[in-house]
Amino acid sequence: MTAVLHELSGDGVLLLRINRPEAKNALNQDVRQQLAMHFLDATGNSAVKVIVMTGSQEVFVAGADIKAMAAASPIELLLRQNQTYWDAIAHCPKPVIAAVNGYALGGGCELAMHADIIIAGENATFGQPEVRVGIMPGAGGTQRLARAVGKFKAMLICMTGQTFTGREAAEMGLASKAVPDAEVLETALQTARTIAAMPPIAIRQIKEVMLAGADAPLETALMLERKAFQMLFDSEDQKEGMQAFLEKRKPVYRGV
Ligand code: DAK
Repeated sequence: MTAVLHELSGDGVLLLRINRPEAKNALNQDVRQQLAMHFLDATGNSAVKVIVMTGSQEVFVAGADIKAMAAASPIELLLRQNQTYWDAIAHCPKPVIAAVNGYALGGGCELAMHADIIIAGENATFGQPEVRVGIMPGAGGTQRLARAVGKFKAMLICMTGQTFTGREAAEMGLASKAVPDAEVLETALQTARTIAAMPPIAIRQIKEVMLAGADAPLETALMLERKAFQMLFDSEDQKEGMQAFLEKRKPVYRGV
């Protein structure tokens, strides 16, 4: 069975659907490899403008595959090179939206946090329960979660393993917004279509500056923003966007 289903629509939205229902979409090497491959392909495919990743109505991803790591040694874990698979997602220059229904636990919550926008079902179940099986988050959970919700909430979540709903995730700043469960995918796809219709170079610069700037001193980050802003005035899409506004018509962006 294909672990990650993919579908590219004519408007430039690539939908990736994690599909390992027998193990609640747990991340084994197969899922990780296929996800990474799709992200690398999408990076080099100009037809892809935005990526939406999702699971099923019941589960986004219930974490790393516990069966596949229960008996692993540290050296086995090192040799699996999982970092390279995560990097393919983290370094994707195109916008990534996670559409989360059901469980997003451990590596599943970490996977969602690799996205730029998270649309959560109100009743989704988020959490970092690794501590309950004797480990800790290992794919950015302690860092990305703390940056998203602050130290005190992140400590509580990682140290207790307690779960929280999609609605709570949105309230604490982990999800971009929570919507009724049945509307998650359509909301994510609609958001993706909106972004796909924007000028691609501007979108790419927003992502790059926001991510790079988040870990830089404010003055450096503001300079990054200024340089990217100025650079956009060399794009045809900037001329088109402003000209269209002045002429009271819809802009036609070409990504140049
Ligand atoms: N791994 C493997 N199998 C899993 C799984 C998981 N994380 N989650 C569920 N399954 C399997 C179950 O074992 C069961 O398999 P069978 O018994 O049918 O063979 C099947 O999926 C159905 O699960 P349940 O019977 O448990 O279904 P329920 O609806 O009752 O419960 C649940 C659903 C999601 C609440 C429950 O399955 C659950 O608590 N799952 C484990 C959640 C969890 O603890 N997740 C965190 C895992 S640790 C790393 C980076 C990251 C990580 C590690 C390393 N490196 C870079 C090295 C991340 C670690 C984690 O995520």
